[in-house]
Amino acid sequence: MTTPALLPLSGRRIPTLSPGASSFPHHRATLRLSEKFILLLILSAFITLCFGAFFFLPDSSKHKLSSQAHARLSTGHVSPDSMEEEESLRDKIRADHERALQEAKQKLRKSKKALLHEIQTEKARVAQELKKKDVPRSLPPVPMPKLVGVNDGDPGEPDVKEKRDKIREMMKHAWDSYRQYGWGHNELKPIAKKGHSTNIFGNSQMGATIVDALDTLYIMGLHDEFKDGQEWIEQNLDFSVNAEVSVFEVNIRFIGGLLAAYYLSGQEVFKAKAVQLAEKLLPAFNTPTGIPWAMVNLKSGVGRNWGWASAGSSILAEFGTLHMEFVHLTYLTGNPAYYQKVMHIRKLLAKMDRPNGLYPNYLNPRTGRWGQHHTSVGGLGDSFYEYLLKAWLMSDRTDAEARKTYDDAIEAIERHLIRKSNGGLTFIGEWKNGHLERKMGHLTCFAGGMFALGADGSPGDKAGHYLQLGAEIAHTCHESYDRTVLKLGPEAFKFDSGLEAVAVRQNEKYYILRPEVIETYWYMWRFTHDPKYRQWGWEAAQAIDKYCRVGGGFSGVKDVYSSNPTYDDVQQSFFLAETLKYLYLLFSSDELLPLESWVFNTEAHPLPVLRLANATMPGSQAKR
Ligand code: DMJ
Repeated sequence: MTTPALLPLSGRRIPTLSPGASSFPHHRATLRLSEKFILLLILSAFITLCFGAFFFLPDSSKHKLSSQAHARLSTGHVSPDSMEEEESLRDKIRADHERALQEAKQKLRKSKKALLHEIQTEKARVAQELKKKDVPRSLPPVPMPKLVGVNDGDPGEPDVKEKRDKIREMMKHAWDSYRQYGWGHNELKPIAKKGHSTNIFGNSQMGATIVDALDTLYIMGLHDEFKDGQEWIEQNLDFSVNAEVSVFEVNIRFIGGLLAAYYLSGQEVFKAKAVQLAEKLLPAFNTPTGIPWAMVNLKSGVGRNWGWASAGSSILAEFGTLHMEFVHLTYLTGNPAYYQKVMHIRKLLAKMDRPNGLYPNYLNPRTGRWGQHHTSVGGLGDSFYEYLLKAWLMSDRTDAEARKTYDDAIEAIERHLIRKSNGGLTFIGEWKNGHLERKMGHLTCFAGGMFALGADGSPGDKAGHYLQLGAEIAHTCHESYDRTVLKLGPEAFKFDSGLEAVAVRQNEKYYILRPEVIETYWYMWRFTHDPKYRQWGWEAAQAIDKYCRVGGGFSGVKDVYSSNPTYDDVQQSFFLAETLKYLYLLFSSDELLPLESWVFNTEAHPLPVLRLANATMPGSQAKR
């Protein structure tokens, strides 16, 4: 076999050896071996070259040629212009190439140690970034607070049981209708029989009714329905949506609803979803003062305030109604951020001057100054006061600062806002720049329950006084129902010019399935066991069933003074979360969710008292 002449890369000729050219066989064999070795070397150099060429050739995808240039190159019709364009592209490719080569060379010049250090630092940085974005997937285990009173709550007496069964049937009708016509939408249009939503949920479709209704279903023993809701949440509830939502509403309905469902059922998914959502709300606190925006875009994290709010202000009842849920979030996750956010709000408010000791409804999150000096225990103010009291109750009565703030606020409210009408009805008016408007909202009626709930623990000898005040408010609100044709209460009612507990303006005559009056009946029932509260609750339940029930669920009505009312065609999610829950509890025994162990958030979602002696929250001084 002859060995072909080979042209080495250098151009120097390698002598060809023919068989028998050497008389020294051993030498010949040696030569053959080295020849093979050289051949192998050359071959491997060639392969390396091919590989190198493959990897170092410019990646054309990184260098965008215009589609025109591509077309011209492929057709071969190349004009001088396009030649110039191509040449400049080639120059760019060469330059890029050169730069990449230089960078690589520089890197290679560094010592192994320096390179390793660089890699480690970069790895740590990326890990840190991911950690910041990451929502805790498995949350730290915390002892579940001892849950008292999660039971059937059988009231015993058959006639009470019958009423309770009726409320359960109403819940089933509301839920089944939503299930059939509005599933996955935020709310339901029970007449049009389709989904519904309002601006508080942005343009999201997050099944607000499902989340809001879960704990009511659980308490009523509607377990198949609860499971159905849970499945929807597991599979569909996603908060990475480009929707601008109300921080307050999402907190009280979604976070509150999910946390209550978690505590009652023990299903981890609810806790995980609550935490995911809370993470999405946190950017709302990125304001110069730490007072959160009213709205936040769940995707971008951009926040802003309602256009109608005085001087770009945030609303007292909105930023002041986060405490309960946020404290529970910190408790469950060990993440102090939630607790710190709400404590920061509290501290900031404590430092501010209060006109006549009252908290105005508006506070500017940029300047930290009050907006208009309007104070209300109804819309825009209500649940701020409620959460001061409930913060204290939820802390097993250890959060003395919250209790003191509540007591001071209520004292100022009593002095400036609470009056008796000529007819002897106690009402809570609205304070507007030093003037008392003698008008009370349906929303304000929750305060009867709040006064009763706060009676025990009030300073001095005033427990009896506050229980009495609660009873008077309950009576006034009942009057506002009783003085209508439908026996359902209007949105707002006056105590002026001979008018008592009746709405005057047409746009205040509606009833939208709100819970506040029934809520107060329930608290009063728990504290007094006066049968009139069950009686009043039953009147309201019957009126709702008679006038608000339609084929596709329950609807609000536009005029409670008309025997022929028109519907607003909305089944509000709070009807299932609150109105029906309070009614059900009113006809249950006190053993079901006792108030010593549970605190209801402002959307009626029960959260357990955290018996953590001495404020032992992560983020506070002491440790959990
Ligand atoms: C509910 O969403 C809450 O109770 C809130 O605090 C104000 N009122 C509505 C229902 O009326």
